[in-house]
Amino acid sequence: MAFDIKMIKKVYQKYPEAIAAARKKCDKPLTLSEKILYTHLWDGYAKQAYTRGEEYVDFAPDRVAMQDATAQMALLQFMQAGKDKVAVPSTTHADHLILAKLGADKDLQESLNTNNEVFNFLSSVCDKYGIGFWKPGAGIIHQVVLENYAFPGGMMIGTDSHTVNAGGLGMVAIGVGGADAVDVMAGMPWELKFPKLIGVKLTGKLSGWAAPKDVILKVAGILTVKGGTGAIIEYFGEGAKSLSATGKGTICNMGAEIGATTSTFGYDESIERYLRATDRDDVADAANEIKEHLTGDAEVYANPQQYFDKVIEINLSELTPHLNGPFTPDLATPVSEMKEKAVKNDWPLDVEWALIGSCTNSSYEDLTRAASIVEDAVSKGLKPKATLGINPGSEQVRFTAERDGLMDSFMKFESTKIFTNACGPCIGQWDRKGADKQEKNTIVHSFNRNFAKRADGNPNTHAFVGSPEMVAAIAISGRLDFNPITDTLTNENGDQVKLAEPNGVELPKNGFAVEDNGYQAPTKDGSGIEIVVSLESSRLQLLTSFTPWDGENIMGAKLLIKAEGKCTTDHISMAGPWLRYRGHLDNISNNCLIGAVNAFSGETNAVVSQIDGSIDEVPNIARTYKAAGITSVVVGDHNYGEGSSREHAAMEPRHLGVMAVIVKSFARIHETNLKKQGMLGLTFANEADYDLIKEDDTFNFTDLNAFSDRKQLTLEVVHSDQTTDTIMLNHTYNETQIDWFKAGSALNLIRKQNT
Ligand code: MIC
Ligand code: SF4
Repeated sequence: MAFDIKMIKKVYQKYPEAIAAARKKCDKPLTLSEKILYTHLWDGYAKQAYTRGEEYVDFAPDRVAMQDATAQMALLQFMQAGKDKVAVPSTTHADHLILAKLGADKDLQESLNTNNEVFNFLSSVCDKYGIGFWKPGAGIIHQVVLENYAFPGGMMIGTDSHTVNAGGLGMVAIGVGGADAVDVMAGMPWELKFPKLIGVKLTGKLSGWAAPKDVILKVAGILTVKGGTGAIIEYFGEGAKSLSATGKGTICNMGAEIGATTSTFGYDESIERYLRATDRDDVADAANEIKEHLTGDAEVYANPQQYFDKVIEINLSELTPHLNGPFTPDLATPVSEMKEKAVKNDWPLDVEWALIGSCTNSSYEDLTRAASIVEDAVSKGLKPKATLGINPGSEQVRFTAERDGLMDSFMKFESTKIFTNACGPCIGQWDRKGADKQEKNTIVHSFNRNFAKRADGNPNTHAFVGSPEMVAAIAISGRLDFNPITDTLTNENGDQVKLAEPNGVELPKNGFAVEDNGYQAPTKDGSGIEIVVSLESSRLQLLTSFTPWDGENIMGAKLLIKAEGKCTTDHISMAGPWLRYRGHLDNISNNCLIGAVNAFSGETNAVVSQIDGSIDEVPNIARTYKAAGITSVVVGDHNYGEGSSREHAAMEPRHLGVMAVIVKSFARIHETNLKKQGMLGLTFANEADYDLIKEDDTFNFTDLNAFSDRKQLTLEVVHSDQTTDTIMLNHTYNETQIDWFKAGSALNLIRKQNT
């Protein structure tokens, strides 16, 4: 039985009427995305049709999910909101803080020892405020959500960019910063610019080595890391129906890598099968009753060009395996072209590690397909050249996989490491031997992100993203340019053998099983629970409010850093070892922008102080400006803040005295996070003005006192030779968001409204 069937039934009950109202206002057939959005309006049934990509709309999501690395900040903020309980069903998942080193049992125990304080904090805050807590080892947030909470036609938000994974079950599930989660948990509306719609028509059927992962690797190649910005990607067509629910999840998951607000699929038989297999007949039965509302209208899918802002068509029958990378998830290379491309680019061909896991690809089906490759290799006398590492997605997946012999299959390779059911190497929680030597090397993995330093902290590790079965094949060949479709391998007897095509099982024949799923339900009345955060703690720090704006124009600001090229949230607030400070704003601020490339020197974490000309680390310089009462600004390139939902990337600069971030373009979640934390997130009206910014400039925001909706801001840039450039800045703040800025943060405003 589902956790919250009552809530789900209530949502479904509204559906027919809510959709009828939306139809009337929109006066056209509806996509699935529109159906879900219009049934989740904060103000009830549709009173107007919204302009896509233009209007801000208030929504009422059905649930909230958080993971340990972001929940700390989200819950520290929620504790300030003055509420007794969360207003919608919410869960927290302990999955990011577990270091992969020796293997599951030892690593989990070690993580419990080192993160005890944080896990206890999360567990008791959850208990107090009525939030479900999934303990360390229970699994990766998005896999656990897919197995337990996601439901067709629902809307959820989560403090993790891969919340979008739940689109695999036909949800609109969106990644947000903690401050957004606080809004929803505090019973307030959640605001989003009504998204644009990209339709992806899938025809044909996958076969051979092509996997769901290759669909999204291909889409990423087409749309690039910013091509999905501000849009929901809706998949449809016969090909979509042929994919398993977890395969759909993989595709939606990596929509985060192309900046999409979310991705989704219409309710179909494979989703129904998955719901039933995961003990949710009740949800499947309820969904069947309103089936026609849980997918796009037939007219839409028949004439997609008329109803989507953009349409892409992919024939699954023609799709071949891809590897994307290095350093960016949109650099797509068909495996058949890798030989040539790798040599041309001087990518190391020998592969040392092949990692299967992450929220993207850690389902039962994924493990079966990879295990089939291993079994085939063993039967043909092949030994692996690279080490295979595996993080199962959840305890339910792991337990079932073990029962069904999949773990035994993997262990037939002596070097295989089975890590905890957690994020592990995907988020730099990987104690990789020798990584500190910073040697140039290649790894392949089934994760979603491959930014520099992400997995092992080594900037020279070239990470490539592929399907679990491709990763398994490369583990055996030890070569990046191995094409299992055409290439042979030499076995122990010196014979040339070819790997058989992967052979997977969509769902376990004997059903899923688990002994202890790791769930902790909150107590009914948590009012007596006291949350204590020690003043001495290096891991947790209660928050103090950011200072409200004084109403004056910001004058005399200095440049903290002008970042050049890719500046993802991993560059702004690195993960890996820094995850340990996710609940302590002052301590984690010591990683602020340390990965960003200084446009003037090409170096990282070295900027010139405009106070005394010294060169120091970015956080240190920021602290000296702050101490001297100087406001600082950050300048950046395109798609600034791409990647994670972590609001630390906004809170840290805010804490260190940065008031404005001026860039060529933003990634959606980061832009909102800046707004929520009371900062100015601005874009150059004329992109070329980026080039005007010099290291020793002084910045005057001369009309900030007239800050208003749809009106550009003026920036006076005074150069050291006293010449001045006056440039125009665009912004997307509406009046409410301007109030966040004025109040010092969105949270300050909530608090004010609650008292
Ligand atoms: C990630 O994959 O980068 C993370 C770690 O899951 C983040 C969240 C975080 O920074 O804690 C995400 O994707 O939002
Ligand atoms: Fe965890 Fe990696 Fe998924 Fe982020 S992308 S939630 S770190 S598994």
